[in-house]
Amino acid sequence: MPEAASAAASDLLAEARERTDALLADWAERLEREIGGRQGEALSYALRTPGKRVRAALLTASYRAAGGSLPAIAGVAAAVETVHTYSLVHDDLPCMDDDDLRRGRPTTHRVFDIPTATRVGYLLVPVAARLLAVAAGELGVASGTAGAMARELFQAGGIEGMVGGQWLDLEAERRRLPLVELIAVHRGKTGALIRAACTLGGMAAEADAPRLAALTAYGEDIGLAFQIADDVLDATGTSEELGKPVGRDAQLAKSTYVVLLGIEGARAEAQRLARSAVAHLHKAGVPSGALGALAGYIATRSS
Ligand code: GRG
Repeated sequence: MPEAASAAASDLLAEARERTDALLADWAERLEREIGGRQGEALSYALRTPGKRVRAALLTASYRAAGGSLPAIAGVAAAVETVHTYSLVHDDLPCMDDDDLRRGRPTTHRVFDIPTATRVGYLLVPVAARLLAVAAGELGVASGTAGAMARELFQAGGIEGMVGGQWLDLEAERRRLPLVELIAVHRGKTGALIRAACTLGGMAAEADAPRLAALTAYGEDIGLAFQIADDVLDATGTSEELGKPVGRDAQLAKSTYVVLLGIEGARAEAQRLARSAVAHLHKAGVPSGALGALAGYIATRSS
């Protein structure tokens, strides 16, 4: 990846981390007081865990590429990151991946307990809805747009997207899936929320239909590329680099791009998808500087 694009992607991610972390820390403090006790503490712990904030960076870059310029977009990005955090808290539970480490810290159920972490996951969903509603108000989008944004986020997070993909993934453990079925799993469990982040950025900027479709198509390709890179990192990265256990796919005998295409084949496919993602933007005349840099980062990332 060219040095200038790599620096641009690092800057975008650093900005997304700073804004998202600050906003979520405020909400964590408020919710800890509202809920109280150990449940409030656990919710605050999960909300404050420091992610890479890739979805927030994609959403903000999509918003700006569609002409948006208001700082309140950070609230929409935080709503998407909150749905993502809920999925990680539940994914780490013993009934799913049973992991002890996430984002370089002990998982929520290890610090607290399984019932508390389970409730944290459920509680985060309405927190995401509140974040989105407040941000839509601050951005001053039309009420129809605000409703459409909520539908986009929660459909992507539901049975047609993230939950459905995770469900298929759990059912596929210890089974070798053909590529077409693996693509459906990856597009659901990981791709749907990433695609929604890009679409939501466009919606918040009231992009016209061709530009919105281009951002969605970009998000669709980059969402799949993100999960392919995750498959590669699970096979090649270290727990220190990733802040989570590695080698879990092999332990659970999961079908992955690495199993089907090999490490180099998987890397090549992630890069092909990153190029395809950016081509959608070019065709619709959507500025591709920041989104192109993020696409390059996503396909070649090392953490
Ligand atoms: C009830 C079936 C059912 C599901 C509940 C648990 C769940 C919903 C969905 C799981 C979705 C999931 C964990 C997908 C994996 C996505 C992924 C690649 C996560 C890692 O994302 P990063 O690298 O993480 O962006 P950070 O920590 O940086 O935010």
